[in-house]
Amino acid sequence: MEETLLETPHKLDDAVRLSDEHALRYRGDFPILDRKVHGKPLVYLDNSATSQKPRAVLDALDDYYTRLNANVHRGLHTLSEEATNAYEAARERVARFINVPARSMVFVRNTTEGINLVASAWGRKNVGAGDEILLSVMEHHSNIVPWQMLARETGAVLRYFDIREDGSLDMDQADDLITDRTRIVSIAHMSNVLGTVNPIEAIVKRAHDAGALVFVDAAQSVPHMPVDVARLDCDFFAFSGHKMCGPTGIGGLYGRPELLETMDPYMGGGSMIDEVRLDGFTSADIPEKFEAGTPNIAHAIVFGDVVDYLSAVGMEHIHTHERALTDYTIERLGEIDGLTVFGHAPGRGGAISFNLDNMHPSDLSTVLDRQGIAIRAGHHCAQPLMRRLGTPYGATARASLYFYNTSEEIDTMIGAIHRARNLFGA
Ligand code: 7TS
Repeated sequence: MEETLLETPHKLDDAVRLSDEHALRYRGDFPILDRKVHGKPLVYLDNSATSQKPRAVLDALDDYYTRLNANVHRGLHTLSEEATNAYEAARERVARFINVPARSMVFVRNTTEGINLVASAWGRKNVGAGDEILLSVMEHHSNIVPWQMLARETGAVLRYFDIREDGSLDMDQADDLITDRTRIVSIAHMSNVLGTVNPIEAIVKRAHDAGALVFVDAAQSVPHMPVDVARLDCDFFAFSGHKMCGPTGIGGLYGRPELLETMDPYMGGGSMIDEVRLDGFTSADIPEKFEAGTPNIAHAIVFGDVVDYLSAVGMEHIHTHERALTDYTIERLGEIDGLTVFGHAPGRGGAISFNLDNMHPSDLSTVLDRQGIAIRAGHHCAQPLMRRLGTPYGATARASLYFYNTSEEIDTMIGAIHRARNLFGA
């Protein structure tokens, strides 16, 4: 496959230099980036799996438990009221970050839970035998298996967009795939393997014209680029806090309010009810209807600090930085004989998968780890895509970038790959 090169090398230098300046300004916020692994400075390039956390987020978590800890939506004492206010304020901050109304933003554990919630609570009510659910071959298992479970239960049919040679979505298939049988299109905003950014607005328009809804799996987009959900005009949208400098166990699910209102609850329990009698219950209003039990209060509140931190860094800056570093990384990987990069769609993001001759990606990852370099090797929870790409071993190596990474770290990785190649005689 051909590598993506910027047309003017001089411009590339400028862009990468600016990107490095930006990274160096923020690296100091992340204490873990100072640690050593196997005696070498950590080079953390596994950001698609999870990002590192800045001091501001660690402090906010400490502050919550030190000053505020109480259960929400129940007590009338001061701590409970303060915790409830902070929890609801965080909902507003996170909702504003993606430009949706607070009442349409449900706190969930992660993207996976958001997709399962909709596949179950919306799907069981609105999808029947012969109806079609449209996905793509580049989806993460989280955006395949919940829909397969729904299809198994209802007799619905799954269909899949294919990809083109460059890893972009084959939109030429849209007319064939989006029909009056399509109930929902569920698609990644950005692929965690190919880095491809999918044309959500165009998909939404086609789907809505056909009377279908659109679910956007934004696990890899929200952390890396400015996203305006109102403008995308999609119906559901899910993302994970831990991939965007936040703690694990907290994420967001947006649902169009009129849809959330007609959906049944996903789980039953405390907080999600209006009234319970021995012969039945009525549900609370949205979004509480979907937040049964004691929620992840601490991490939801900290999620508010997370989006404030990212806004202060600037999502445009983050995006520009990563675009420059992605081009640089792909160019440098292209210097290595026998190395294949997967995904060359224009405007692609910084999840960069590659393979080296017939060397097993796990061996490569292990050799790099000895140099303090964290990359991921495996199927990246995208086995259908691995099959589609025909990758040896059903796996790839993957370096995934964030705004605290520098070109020097990429150079370190490139040097280590060269050494691995010599070591294994690949
Ligand atoms: N969707 C996409 C596109 C993802 O990349 C991931 C996680 C998920 C959904 C699930 O996110 P979760 O927070 O609910 O687990 N992707 C990866 C990855 O690429 N490596 O580890 C996790």
